[in-house]
Amino acid sequence: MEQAQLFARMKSAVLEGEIGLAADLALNALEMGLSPLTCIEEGYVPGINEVGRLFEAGEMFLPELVAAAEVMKAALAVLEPELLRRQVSRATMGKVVIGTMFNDIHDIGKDMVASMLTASGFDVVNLGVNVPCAAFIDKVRELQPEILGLSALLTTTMPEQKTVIEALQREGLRGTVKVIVGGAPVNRQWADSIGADGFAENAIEAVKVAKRLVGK
Ligand code: B12
Repeated sequence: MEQAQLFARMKSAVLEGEIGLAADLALNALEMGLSPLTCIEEGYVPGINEVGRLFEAGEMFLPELVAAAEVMKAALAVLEPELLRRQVSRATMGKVVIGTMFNDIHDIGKDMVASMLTASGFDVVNLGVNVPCAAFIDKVRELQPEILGLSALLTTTMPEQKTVIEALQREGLRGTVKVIVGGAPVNRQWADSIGADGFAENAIEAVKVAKRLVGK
C-alpha cells in the first residue's frame, strides 16, 4: 500500500470508528518502516480533527465522537511504544508534571505531549484528567518539577489554567516551576495573558519549548 493511501485509510478509520482496523493499519505502518510520529500526525490526527469539525457542524454526535476517540487511543497504543523505543534519550532533561484541567476529560493530546517529552528524556509524571487545582499544587510541592504542563480542551476549562498559576503564586511556588499551557482552544495570547512561561500548539513544539525552558 502507498503511504498516502495508508494515511487516508487511517483518517477514515477514525471517522468510521473502526478500532480494529486502526490498530491493524498502525501495525502495517510500523512493518513498512514508517515513523510512528508521521502516522499520528498525517493519518490519525487529521481524522480526529475532521470528527471535531463535523461534531461542531452538527453532522456527527457524541457517540461518534466517543468512538473516534477510542480509535485514536487504539492506534496510539500500538504506535507509542515504538515512539519511545526509537527516540529514547539517555540524558535527563528534568521533571515534568502534566495533567488536564478540572472538569475536562480530554487526554489524547496531553498524552501525546507526555509521550514525546518522555521520549526526549524528560521524567514525566502524568496526573491524568479532571485534575483539581489543589492536586497540581500538591504535586508541585511534593515533586519539585522543573516544568508543569496544563492541558485544556474546552473554553470553559481554560480559566482553570489561570487559577492554577495564581494558586502557585499564592503558595510561594511560582518561582520554582515553569508553567507551559496547551490544548486546542489555547493560544499564545492566552498563555501570555495568564503569565504562563510557555505555550505550544502541538507535541513537537511542546518538546522544543520544554527544552528551552530548562536551558537545553
Ligand atoms: C476526541 C474529543 C472528545 C473525546 C475525548 C476523549 C479523550 N480521551 O480525550 C470525548 C468524546 C470524551 C469528548 C467529550 C467532550 N467534548 Co470533545 N472533542 C474531541 C475532539 C474531536 C478531538 C480532541 C483531540 O483529541 N484532538 C487530537 C489531539 C492530538 O489534539 P489536541 O488535544 O489539540 O492536543 C494537541 C495540542 O493541543 C497540544 N496540547 C494538548 N495539551 C497540551 C498541554 C501542554 C502543556 C502543551 C504544551 C500542549 C498541549 O499538543 C497536542 C498534541 O499535538 C475535539 C475537537 C478538536 N479538534 O479539538 C472535541 C472538542 C474539544 N470537544 C468539545 C466538546 C463540546 C465536548 C463535550 C462538552 C461534548 C458533550 N456535549 O458532552 C465533552 C466534554 C467532556 C469533558 N467534561 O471534558 C468541543 C469544545 C468546544 C469548546 N469551545 O469548548 C470540541 C472543540 C469539539 C467541537 N468542535 O465542538 N470530546
